Formats: sequence, structure tokens, C-alpha cells
Amino acid sequence: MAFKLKFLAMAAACCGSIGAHASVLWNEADNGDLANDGLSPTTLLVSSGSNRIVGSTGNSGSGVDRDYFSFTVPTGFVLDAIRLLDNTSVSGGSSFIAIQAGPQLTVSTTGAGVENLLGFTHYGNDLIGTDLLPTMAIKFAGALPSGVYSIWVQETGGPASYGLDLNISAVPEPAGCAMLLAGLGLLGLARRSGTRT
Ligand SMILES: [Ca+2]
Repeated sequence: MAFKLKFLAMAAACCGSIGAHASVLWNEADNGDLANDGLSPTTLLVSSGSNRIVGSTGNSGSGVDRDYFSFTVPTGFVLDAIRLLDNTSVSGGSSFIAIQAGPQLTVSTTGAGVENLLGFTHYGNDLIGTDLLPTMAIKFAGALPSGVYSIWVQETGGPASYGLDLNISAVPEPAGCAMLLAGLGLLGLARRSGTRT
């Protein structure tokens, strides 16, 4: 029995199904304003599955509140989606989101150094529920591999709430998984036939 549990754990870990979760990683209403300086972004700890960030940007009368955060996609995982959540409410036509590799967002607020971005896009309320990552992709295609990334969210008009769901998925290891799953199949057959395992 212990062997079977260990085997199941190995298979699940290999195939990336353990540790998946859906959670609010950071909510500015509860956790405070995300960093306003791209050179010292708030560090967020993402894990496999859904990682939600809920905040607000824009100018409520005291200047533009920009939000910067960084996170590390663990080895063996990819960032494969950034979905725009339904709490998003863009005040103007569109808000702005950008991503840069590394622990800092070094592009100035006036756009100097924009070539250092991996990508960016503008989003409006019409994109709620969609994945922004494909439209952000300028210097990458598809999912982003393990590594450190920094994100910049900005609305230069009035206050604008936003919600982002960063989806982290395991990179499948086809050969190993196939062998483990084949092994699980054999265990299942053995159990059904009454064979002791
Ligand atoms: Ca904010």
C-alpha cells in the first residue's frame, strides 16, 4: 500500500498535477499597494496553477498609481496564460500591461528603454476573461519558461481596477510520465484481478 501511494505521488509530481491551486496571491485591498517603482517591484511567490493578483491603478487625483511586481517561474514550469479577471474596470479606453525578464522593470514611465520589454499590450473591459499573454508576446511566442519576470500595470487616466490570473503549468516530461502512467495502469489491472501488489 505504501509503495502504491509513493508511486502515485511520483506519477502526479512528474505529470504536474500536484500543488495546483487557485488562490488570490495578492489583493491590494488586503495586502497593500503593490510597488510603485519598477526598480524594486513587489516580489510575489507563484506556484503551480492559478495565481490571482487584484489591484487598482490610475490617477485618483494624487498622481498615477503604477503597479510593479516580480515573480519566479520555477524550474520545470512555464507561465502559459495571464487572464484578465472580471473585477477589471478600465476607466478610459484601455489600460497597459508589460513584462520584462529579470527582477526589475527598468523601462522609464516615459517609455525610455522600451526595447528591454519582452512584451506589452493594452487591455479594455472587452478583454475580460481572455488571456492577455498572446497579445503581449513581442519577443517571445507561446509560454514563458522558468525564470524571473517583472510586470508593470498602468492606467494613466482615472482609477481603474484590474485582476490578473497568472497560470503556471508544469512542463511535461513525456517519456517519464508515459512510463509512470503505464505502471499505474498495470497496478490498476493487478488490483482489479485481485493480485497482491
Ligand atoms: Ca496599486
